[in-house]
Amino acid sequence: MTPSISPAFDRFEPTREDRFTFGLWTVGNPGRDPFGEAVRPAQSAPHIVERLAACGAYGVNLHDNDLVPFGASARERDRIVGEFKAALEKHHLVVPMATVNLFSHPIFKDGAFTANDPQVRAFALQKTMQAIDLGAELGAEIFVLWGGREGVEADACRDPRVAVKRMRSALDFLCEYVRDQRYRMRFALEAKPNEPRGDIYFATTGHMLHLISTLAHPELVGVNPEVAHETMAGLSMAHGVAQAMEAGKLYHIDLNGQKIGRYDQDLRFGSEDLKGAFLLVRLLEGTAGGASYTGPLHFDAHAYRTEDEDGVYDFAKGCMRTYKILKARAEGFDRDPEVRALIAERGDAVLDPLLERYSSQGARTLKERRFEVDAIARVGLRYERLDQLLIEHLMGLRG
Ligand code: GCO
Ligand code: MN
Ligand code: MN
Repeated sequence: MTPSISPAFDRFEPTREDRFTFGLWTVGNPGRDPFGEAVRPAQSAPHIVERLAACGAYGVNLHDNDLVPFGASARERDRIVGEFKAALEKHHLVVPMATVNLFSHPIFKDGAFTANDPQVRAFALQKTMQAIDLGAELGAEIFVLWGGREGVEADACRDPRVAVKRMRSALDFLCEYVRDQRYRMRFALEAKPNEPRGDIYFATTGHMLHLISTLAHPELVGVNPEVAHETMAGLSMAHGVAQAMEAGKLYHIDLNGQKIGRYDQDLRFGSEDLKGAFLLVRLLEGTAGGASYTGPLHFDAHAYRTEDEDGVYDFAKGCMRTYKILKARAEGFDRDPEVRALIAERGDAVLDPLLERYSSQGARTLKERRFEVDAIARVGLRYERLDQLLIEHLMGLRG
């Protein structure tokens, strides 16, 4: 008989210090999909807060309409927000991030900030300002913008360059609004290649990073990369995240699981592509060196349609535990003397002053340098061994 691990002594049990967050829409997802109805009853926002806190989460995020229904009166809004705040206080949960739903209502069928109808673009800005106010009231310092409907099927409907300009001017407008209100809030842009639109503008984190560099207030805008979205585009999540970190632009992150070439699955973190998840956690935690990510660790995922409410919280626990287990595995990997020797042997950290900084003299010296090209090319790099060590750490055989 295998003795079960006592939760009290299980170091992988999540705690508030781990900074794990979930969206109201993630654990609250009732399992509706394009082919079938909801499989679970709706949970109220205060109930979600209570259950997340019991699981060891740190915070909860929301779209405006996850909490306040579209078109609610001011009185209704204040009552709902008041009850939510009371639950947050009672269960010691925070709201690190807020966002806006610019995709559910039919008015957004042609997009929001990039829609052709100027009335739709104006309404989208109005709705976003109200969602920013709500986020600020709840203490959120990150505001995510995911342009789910900012895209096309009939591409001839607008010049895609016009879409870029419209998106830029909406972002510039919103940055000015946040400055004007003196909110302590920064934006995090989330890319996705497609779904629900045939093609969504700014398909990847890389596209977003460039757009940010063209804004009037780039210091207020970063990115929110999502595992599922980069994977759908066939890209390496870790590379996109690394580029964002290196640029000081990783303001938020959406962790989940995804098989390549599928619809947006939003699966439990680490349940697909475990190696990719390991490399991502290793990067975020800085176990190989370099700065680590210190923002909230948000799971934008939902439970399988097979689950009832308890299954949803098994799912939530699973996301958090897998993250912590991967963190421990990554630490073990980067502590392993054989791993360190293999990386050092390949000169990963060796600097050649000639390559560090351009000078005319340096360029002349480099042009005259003689290289033993065949000898250099003959060296085996032992990356097979390095990668196998990674796999063995991942499978718990070392460390
Ligand atoms: C999706 C997205 C959303 C966003 C959310 C926050 O594919 O549906 O990932 O879940 O993250 O709308 O803006
Ligand atoms: Mn998604
Ligand atoms: Mn997301």
